[in-house]
Amino acid sequence: MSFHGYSLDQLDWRPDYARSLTLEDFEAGFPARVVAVHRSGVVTLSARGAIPVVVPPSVHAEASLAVGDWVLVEHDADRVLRLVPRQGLIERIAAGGDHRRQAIAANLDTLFVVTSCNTDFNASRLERYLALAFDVGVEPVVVLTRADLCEDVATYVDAVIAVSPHVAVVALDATAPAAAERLAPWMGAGRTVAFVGSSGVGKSTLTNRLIDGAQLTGGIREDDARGRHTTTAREMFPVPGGAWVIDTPGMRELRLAAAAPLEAVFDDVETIAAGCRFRDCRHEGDNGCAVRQALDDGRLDERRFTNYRKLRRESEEAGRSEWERRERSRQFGSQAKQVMQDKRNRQGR
Ligand SMILES: Nc1nc2c(ncn2[C@@H]2O[C@H](COP(=O)(O)OP(=O)(O)O)[C@@H](O)[C@H]2O)c(=O)[nH]1
Ligand SMILES: [Mg+2]
Repeated sequence: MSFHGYSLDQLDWRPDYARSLTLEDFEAGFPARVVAVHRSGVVTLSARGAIPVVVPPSVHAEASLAVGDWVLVEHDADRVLRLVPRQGLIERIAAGGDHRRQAIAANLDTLFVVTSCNTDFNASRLERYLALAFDVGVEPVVVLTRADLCEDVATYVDAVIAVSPHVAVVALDATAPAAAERLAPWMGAGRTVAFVGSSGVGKSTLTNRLIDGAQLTGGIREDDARGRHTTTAREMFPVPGGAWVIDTPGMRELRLAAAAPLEAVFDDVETIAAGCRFRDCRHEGDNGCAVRQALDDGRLDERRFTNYRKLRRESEEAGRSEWERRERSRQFGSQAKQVMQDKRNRQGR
């Protein structure tokens, strides 16, 4: 464990967070950042250094904590009082039909979407990740790894630009020492970044390059035999220049968890669709369909359009299931209140 304390600025604290905290909050506790979430517990970092904290069921019921979260920790008690409202959360929906969510990383400045210059590259998956980043208000940067093993890196760079012309792209060899320099523009002091992408694309290799052996919570860390960081638990690592990096495990089952605004990635599709004769055009052979026209004359890629529809369906479903979840908990709340009321009535109160 580290006894080295960090200031709020060093931990990427934003003035916005303070707005949700009252004077009483600051009397009861102090803000600390969740830097590790392990099976065995949660570790926060603050001016007091890295400390394992207790997360009471009341806090856990509200939200499962993610690396990068800010929490209010009770003075002299090492206990979480509450979660500070997040500004953007990367979560995944667990495989299976129950839409269970798992918080992956919170309060990021940059999301590095990692893919390799080989058959891992998949435009539809990229669109998904970019929509996710825009949805949580985080700047996405596409990192193309294995540039050292690829004859035609420019083709991959062009394919990224075709997916989203506004997104920064970096092609590199993740195993080379120079990789850290290539990512330096996003690694300013007190910034928080995370890597996402399939298994084996180089996320942990890049994390190791950036952190250069730095660590916070050595004892609990799950290292491989050679002491390198691997991604079993979730943890935030300090980068020598003052930034914070979060590695994530490969997330094949990553789905849009919220009703994502897709126009940030698919503005071309939505602009074309705005030209349809009918506002409720389903683009399925309806009269005056501008989308069908664009598909026919090759202005719009069939794959891209199919993926757009798929992501839109998914985000609608996610929005619906979120609404149902809230509705269930609201109904449960009023049922519980009714039961208590009945009980009081029976007791003549
Ligand atoms: N040559 C080369 N190998 C790479 C590159 N990126 C990753 N690798 C290798 O690919 C393997 C998987 O990388 P890893 O970082 O564990 O992938 P992760 O699953 O995304 O964390 C390792 O053996 C890396 O050395 C790259 O840019 N060039
Ligand atoms: Mg890894």
